[in-house]
Amino acid sequence: NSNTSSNKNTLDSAMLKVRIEHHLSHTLGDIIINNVIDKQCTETKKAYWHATSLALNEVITEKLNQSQLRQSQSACKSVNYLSLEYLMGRLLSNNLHNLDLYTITEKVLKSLGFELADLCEQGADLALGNGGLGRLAACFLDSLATLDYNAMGYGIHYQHGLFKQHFADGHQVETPDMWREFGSPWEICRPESTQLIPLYGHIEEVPQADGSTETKWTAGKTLKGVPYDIPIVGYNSSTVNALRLWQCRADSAFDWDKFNNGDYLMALEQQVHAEIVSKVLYPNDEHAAGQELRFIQQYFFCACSVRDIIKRYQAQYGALTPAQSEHFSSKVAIQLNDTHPTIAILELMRLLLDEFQFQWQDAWQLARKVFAYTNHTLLPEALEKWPVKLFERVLPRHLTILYRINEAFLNEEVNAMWPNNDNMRRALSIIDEGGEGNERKVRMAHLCVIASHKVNGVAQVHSDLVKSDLFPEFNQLWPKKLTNVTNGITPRRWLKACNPLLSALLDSEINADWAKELTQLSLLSNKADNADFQQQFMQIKHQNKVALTKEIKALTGITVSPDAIFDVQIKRLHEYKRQHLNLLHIIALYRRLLADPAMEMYPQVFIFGAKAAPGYKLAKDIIFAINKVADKINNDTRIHDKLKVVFLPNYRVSLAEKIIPAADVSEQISTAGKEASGTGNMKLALNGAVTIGTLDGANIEIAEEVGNDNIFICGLTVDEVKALDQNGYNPTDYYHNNEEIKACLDWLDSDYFTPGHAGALSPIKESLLAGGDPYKVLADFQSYSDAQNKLNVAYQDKKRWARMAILNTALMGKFNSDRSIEDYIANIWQLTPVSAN
Ligand code: 26V
Repeated sequence: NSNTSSNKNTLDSAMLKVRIEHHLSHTLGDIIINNVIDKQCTETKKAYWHATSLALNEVITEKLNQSQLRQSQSACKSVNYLSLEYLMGRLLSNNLHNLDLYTITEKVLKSLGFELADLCEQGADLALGNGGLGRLAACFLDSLATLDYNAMGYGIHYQHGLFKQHFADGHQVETPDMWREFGSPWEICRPESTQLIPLYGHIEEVPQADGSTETKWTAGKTLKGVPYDIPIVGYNSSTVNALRLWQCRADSAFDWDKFNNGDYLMALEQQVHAEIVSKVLYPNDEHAAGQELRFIQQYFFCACSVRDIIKRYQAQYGALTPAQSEHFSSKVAIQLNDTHPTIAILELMRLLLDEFQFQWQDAWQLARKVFAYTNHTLLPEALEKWPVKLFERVLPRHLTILYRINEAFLNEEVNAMWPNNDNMRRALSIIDEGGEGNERKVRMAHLCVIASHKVNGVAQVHSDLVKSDLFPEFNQLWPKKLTNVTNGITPRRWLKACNPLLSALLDSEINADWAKELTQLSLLSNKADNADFQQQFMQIKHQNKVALTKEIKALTGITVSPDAIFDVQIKRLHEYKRQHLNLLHIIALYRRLLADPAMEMYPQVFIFGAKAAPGYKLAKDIIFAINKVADKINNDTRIHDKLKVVFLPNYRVSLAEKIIPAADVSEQISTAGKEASGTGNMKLALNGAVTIGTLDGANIEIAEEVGNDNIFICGLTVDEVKALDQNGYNPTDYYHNNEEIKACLDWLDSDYFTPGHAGALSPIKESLLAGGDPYKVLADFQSYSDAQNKLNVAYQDKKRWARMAILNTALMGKFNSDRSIEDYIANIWQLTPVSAN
């Protein structure tokens, strides 16, 4: 399973040791005086982590340079992935694994008195994203480099990533993420690629010699974008690509006049204002932010990235003229990760028209060949709409271009299909006319669909719903434009690196590089009933559970038994993901156990990890409720540890890497039709957890792969949810007709879980009754509870459970993100790989 010879790295342990020690003493300052250092102290470990990263970086940057040279010599097409979010996690262990240098680095550090795994823990997570969308972008970059494609990720160099979370008396408290407080060894600043970005100001119509007029934009302000490149190391490949993150600074740092006049603070004002643009990641997941600052963030990012794409094209192929139009689109693809980078379309059009003297038709044709758009959600509140007034003030020239795109689209394409049909024009227009006191808004998704040659959803059922429910008219107009690319995850981070014990077992069983060829794991199916293999597989699961048990103790003080079922729900906190359905069932179990202490039940630990958007009141109430119910249950000796509830604080990529290898059960219980795909579902199943879930997103495809005997499906289907909505869903019926539901919800009103504070948990009950239970928690409760009972019984049959767990690992090959990338290549990007051999 080792690297093929051409990808082998020429770094032996002697040289590695020299380099680490060099960085310790020369670039980091001499912290080792006469070898008297405390190897247990955090500062020392941090220094060694830093030195190891810098030593590795020499290998990486060399490969990065070679890759760039090779890619430009081959004149291959490249994809530019535009995303406001990248949830990278830690980089050291992954880079070592991908370069096949993990083992020798481990040896070298051992000789220096350190555990590599321990040092890896010193690195900060790069948490430049919220959840699924950002983590998907990170997995895709890994796959693109692994498959030797020429790809550039573009993003924002946020000073503060996603907030850190801790609990105070059960409530979520947010603190700023300081991932770069002392610098980051991975990033390379590229001042030579700085961009100046105009905004605000006014436009005027300037008469031309030929009698026509041209629109001239005089900007009111200029921002400066400085790029930082983070190398993306492919696994066992010759490619290292870059993730280019833009930092915003003031055009001129300083107002000398003000400074000389003694107004020192005001002299710095410009700088402070500009730096705000890349200061912080917006922490809303599935809820569009309406602030001007977010809009400017999006524009700043798009303008820097599009200019950089053109600049790199010109550096390689010379001037960009209308005659080069075809050529440009044969060399450049731009993928929009949701609508957040939509302004890139307008910025490319503006540059072509105003700076490169393109005619409208040439510019528009080029844009339509270059752009493609991925939709990641159907939730109405997450669909971005920006006020026309805001556009007009910040980007007046872009707005005129947007109007022209809309005019041409409505008058030509819509009118050809539906002549003189005002309803269709209204439905498809990029502008939502508002009316009745509502302001006019720009529908970003419409602009994306109109300007892209392909639009994809992220799992089959989601893509079907994009066609039938979100954009049915667009689908009629362009039947081939809407398509599906089912998400995937990188098996490097999500199995090889995070689960070394299972990886070693797979290495010994599978005679192929399964971390690349994940479908090879299906060979394990033959051993699913083999007693010896079952024993080895479940022994590893047990060891991983022991490790998580220690982590749980360290983080929360709670003692859990590694022999219990580890039932895991880890994802952003949102009503549609239904952590409160899980909670309601836990309360029901607790109640059953109190009523009948001898009740037959295999001990089960419910483990949660989730951050709530800081402004999402009910999500925070649900976190509080889970914590309070956990307190009560974990300290109630009457139930003899049959039930435990753990909420791990500060859920993030690096914590996921510890939880996932130890999970027995994967909770994927979103309301059918609401979770576009999910990717945690894939990670957990790959590591041998059995899913309890609804027929939603990629769960459906997971069920197809593992078969119905190896998954616990529950709840309403998409069609049943629709039918319920059409016939009028009444949650109070379930409350009155199901004695257990009623008792559990009423319990929340008492002060049982919050002594002295009756009503503290009532908001949850209210949302499910008076609030109308928009996500059908009560409708799905009984079905979920029944599935949980079956699962608990199934676990007690050790052989049956081992078989299920093994088959889940064996049959996840489809969800390799390499497969997703090959789908994008074949259907959307049309790239060819370039490798050294
Ligand atoms: C995010 C944000 C973040 C900042 C403020 C504004 C805003 C508005 C909307 C969104 C939507 C994020 C959508 C998203 O994360 N979707 C998830 O994408 C995953 C990858 O495709 C998928 O697996 C999840 O099911 C889907 O929820």
